[in-house]
Amino acid sequence: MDGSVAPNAVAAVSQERQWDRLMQMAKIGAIPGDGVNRACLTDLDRQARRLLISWAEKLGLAVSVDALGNLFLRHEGTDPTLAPVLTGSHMDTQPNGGRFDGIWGVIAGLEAVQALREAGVRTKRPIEVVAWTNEEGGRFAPGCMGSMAYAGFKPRDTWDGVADNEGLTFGEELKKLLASEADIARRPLGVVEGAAPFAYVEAHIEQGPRLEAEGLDIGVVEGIQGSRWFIVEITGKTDHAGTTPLKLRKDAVQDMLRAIAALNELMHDPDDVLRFTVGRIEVNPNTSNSVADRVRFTIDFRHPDKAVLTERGDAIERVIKGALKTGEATVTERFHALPATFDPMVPAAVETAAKAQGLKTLRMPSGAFHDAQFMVPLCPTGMIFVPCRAGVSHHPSEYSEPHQLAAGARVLTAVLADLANR
Ligand code: HGY
Ligand code: MN
Ligand code: MN
Repeated sequence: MDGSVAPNAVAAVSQERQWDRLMQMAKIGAIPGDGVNRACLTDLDRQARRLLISWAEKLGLAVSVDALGNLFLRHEGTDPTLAPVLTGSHMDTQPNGGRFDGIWGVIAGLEAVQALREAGVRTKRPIEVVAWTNEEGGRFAPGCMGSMAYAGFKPRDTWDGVADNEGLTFGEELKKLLASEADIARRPLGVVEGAAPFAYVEAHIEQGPRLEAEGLDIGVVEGIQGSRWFIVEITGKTDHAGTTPLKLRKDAVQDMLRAIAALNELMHDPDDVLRFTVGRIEVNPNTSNSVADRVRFTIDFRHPDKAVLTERGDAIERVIKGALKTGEATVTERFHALPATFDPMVPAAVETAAKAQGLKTLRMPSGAFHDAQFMVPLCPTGMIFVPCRAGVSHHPSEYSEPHQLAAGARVLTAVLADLANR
């Protein structure tokens, strides 16, 4: 089927309506500089979900939620027995996040479904818009808990005991969320309890500079690099900063510096393909005049090649322990997403639709991870990228133009109509 499918629905996509919804959502958890801080399973998250539900109910979509809090908005097909086409993304943000990462994919899905309904375009298959629980992994590590549980990648209770900075656990907070949505229909948990979708397509800002730099409109995403997250704890001995001779110290901060220097060696890549980040450090007792007896730091390691991801990732613990001078270390892996290559079907549908709409496209990988990564084993999967200003994301200055987002929603509309009639 060529990409000029459902031209009336494509024409019914409203740039203003989509932008207005995005700006309404951005008010929930707004932080200075046009940013958003809306962590998963918080009151703010609940408010944002209620706003989305109100839009969906006004449209006549069937709203349901599963055991992980994944939220689904269903547009019925002419044959409700057929496996649905799934689209969506996440509503939670980074603590110093922007107005578009994740939430645009959910709102674009709603916009596409609304356009199909307004244009009277019927589809054989149902279309479901999903908002995945905890994609970012900021409040509760790791990310992608909702999509991992949906895909049966991990048991649903895997993260119940994970605590946030206040000591609240994911399990408790999830129960609170589900209790607050007792009026919303329950549904089986993904492929664990139900059937797999026919296909999955996620619209997302690029979170990188390529589309803007090359003057392109749509990224036809062909795959996602692999990611591994670790938490490292180094213990030493606390002492008085003024009286304790250096040779008697077991300074956990000094050992952390040795460990990170050794990791930088391990992760050296002259081609600058590998991504290695220490983004969070906690020091105890964290005072200027006491020697630290405990540090915890995070490792976010990514690479598109499974062999590199395995070999260097598996070496992390040995390298850390080999670098310590006085302390002990524990290294725990918290997230392991293999590199994912999309089945050609959905990227081809995205490219065809974008070209039929006169848009300039680029086939490209995703450096950021996404819930789409966990849909790959279940069904043909793909992503639609739109440019974001200077490639900035995970920051309040994250920005995409209304017309860029509308172009993305129009491509999504055509792709959904195409796939849902296959
Ligand atoms: O970290 C990531 O790649 C995603 O943006 N959460
Ligand atoms: Mn995202
Ligand atoms: Mn993100």
